[in-house]
Order: sequence, then C-alpha cells, then structure tokens
Amino acid sequence: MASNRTFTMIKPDAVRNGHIGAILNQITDAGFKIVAMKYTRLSAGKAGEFYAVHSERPFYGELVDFMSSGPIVAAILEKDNAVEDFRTLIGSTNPAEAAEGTIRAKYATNIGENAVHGSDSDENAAIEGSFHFAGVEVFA
Ligand code: FUP
Repeated sequence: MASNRTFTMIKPDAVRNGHIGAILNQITDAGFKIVAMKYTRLSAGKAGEFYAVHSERPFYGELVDFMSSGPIVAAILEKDNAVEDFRTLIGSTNPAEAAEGTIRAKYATNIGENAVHGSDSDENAAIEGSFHFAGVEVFA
C-alpha cells in the first residue's frame, strides 16, 4: 500500500532565486498538506550524509557543496499516494527533460541545481523525514 507521506527540500538555488512562496503554493494547490516544515541550512557534513547513497558518483562533491551553500526549506508532506504524486509534480531530475508546468521545469537551474528534492520511495520518505524532524515537530 502506498504511504501518504513524502519528504521535500526547496534547495538553495530556488531559495536564492526567490521561489519559496511560488513553490509552496504549487505544492499546496496540488493537494499536499504540510505536516512539518523548517527553514534551515545543511552543514557540508549533514549534506554528505543525506546524499551518502551518491558518494561514489562523480557529481557527489559538487552536490554536497551546493546543498550546503545556503538555506533550504525542508518539509514533510501528506497526501494519498504522496511519493509518486510528488515526483510527478516536481518533474524529471534534469529540468531540460521535466514536463511543462512541473516545479523543476519552472524553477530549476540545471540538473545539479534542480530547485527541489522529492523522496523516491515510501521507505526513503520515512528515513529522510526523520533525518530532518523530531517527532514533536510533525503535526499530523
Ligand atoms: P532525484 O531523485 O530526481 O532528486 O535525483 P537523484 O536521486 O538521481 O539525484 C539526486 C541529486 O543529485 C539531484 F537532485 C542532483 C544531483 N545529480 C547531479 O548533480 N547530476 C546527475 O547526473 C544526477 C544527479
């Protein structure tokens, strides 16, 4: 059964470019409820931990530098079929391939600086949500 929660970050490029409000609007207009949210900044160490699965990839160093380069908005979102529906809402990893109207098509800079994160499975949504939020920070 599909989980009803996913985890997202509005990444440093989208924050720098002034898109926090527009992105949150698009997320809530699509029917997602925000159950946890914070404006924060990842240290290089925490960014490296979050993306540890990519540690052998050639882009890992740049990814860690970018994700720790400025503030982000982290949030846990709730909706039926949250993980899959949110991946559809944000579009492909590479904004050049993202469907028209998706968050990445509208706001991403390039494949490395792609405006938003969305969990890719129910299991990772739970892991990533707990990485950023304590239980008392989540409001069901
Ligand atoms: P996604 O699940 O769409 O966020 O994409 P991935 O998990 O494959 O990649 C995570 C992050 O690594 C991307 F958001 C940006 C970065 N990345 C690159 O910089 N270059 C690539 O070729 C692939 C990913």
